[in-house]
Amino acid sequence: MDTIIVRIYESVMNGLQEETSTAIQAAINAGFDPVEILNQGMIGAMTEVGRLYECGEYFIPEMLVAARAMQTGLGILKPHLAQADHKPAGKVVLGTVKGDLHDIGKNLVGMMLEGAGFDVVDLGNDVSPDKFMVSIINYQPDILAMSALLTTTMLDMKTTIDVIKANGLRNRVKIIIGGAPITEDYAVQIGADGYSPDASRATSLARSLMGI
Ligand code: B1M
Repeated sequence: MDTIIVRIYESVMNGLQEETSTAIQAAINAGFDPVEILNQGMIGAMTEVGRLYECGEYFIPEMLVAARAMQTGLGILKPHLAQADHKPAGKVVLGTVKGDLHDIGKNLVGMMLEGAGFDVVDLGNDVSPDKFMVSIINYQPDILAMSALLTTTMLDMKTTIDVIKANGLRNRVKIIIGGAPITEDYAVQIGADGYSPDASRATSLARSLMGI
C-alpha cells in the first residue's frame, strides 16, 4: 500500500478526524483514484476496526471515533466520487431501518448512486416502516433502498415491505436492500426486488432495475 493510503488507513483506525481529512486531501492532490482511497484506505480501516472489536481489542468508544473519522473523510471524498454526468438516472429514497444507527454504508451507497446520476433522498437512520411508506407518496421514487447492519434490525425490512404492500404501494416502487447481514436469499424471502453486497454493485443493480 502507498504511504499516503497507509496514513489514511491508520488515521481512520485511530479515530483522528483532522489527520484523516488532511491525509485524504493530500491523496486527492497527489492524483490518487478516489475509489482506491475509499476501498483501501477507508473501508479497509473500518473492516479492521470491526475485526478488532470482534476479538475484544476495540470497544464501542474506539469504534465510534473511527466511524466519526470515516464520516468526516467521506465528506471530503464525496465530490470526487460523484462524476460529472448529472442526467438523473432515476430517483432513489434511501434509509437505514428502524432501530439501526449504522449509517456509513448507507451514506456510501447514497454517494455512489449520486455519482451514477441518481437523485437521492436520504431519510437518514432509524427510519420506521411508516416513514419509508409515506416517502413513496411524498417523493415518488423509482427505487426504495434500505440498509441494515444488525441481525435484529434486518427483520424490519420485511415489516417495511409488508406495510408498503398493505397500503397498496408495492407496485409503485422497486425495493433494494443491503448491509452486512443481508443475503440474496433474504431479499427473495421478503419480496425485495434486489440485493447488493456493496455500494458499487448497488449502483449497477439500481441501473439495471431502471433498464439502463
Ligand atoms: Co456496530 N455493530 N453496533 N457500531 N458496528 C457491527 C455491525 C457489528 C457486526 C460489530 C460486531 O459485533 N462484530 C455488530 C452487529 C452484530 C450483529 O447484529 N450480528 C454491531 C453491534 C452489535 C453494535 C451495537 C449493538 C453495539 C452495542 O451498543 N452493544 C450498537 C448498535 C447501535 C444501533 O444501531 N442501534 C452498535 C453501534 C455502533 C457505532 C455507533 C459505535 C458505530 C456506527 C457509527 C455509524 O454508522 N455512524 C458502529 C460501527 C462502526 C460498527 C462496525 C465496526 C463497522 C460498520 C461500518 O461502518 N462498516 C461493524 C462491524 C463490521 O461491519 N465489521 C459493527 C463500514 C461500512 C462501509 O460497511 O456498513 O457494511 P457496511 O456497508 C457496506 C455493505 O454492507 C453495503 O455497502 C457498504 C460498502 O460498500 N451496504 C449496502 C450497506 N448498506 C447497503 C444498502 C444497499 C446495498 C449495499 O442497498 C440499499
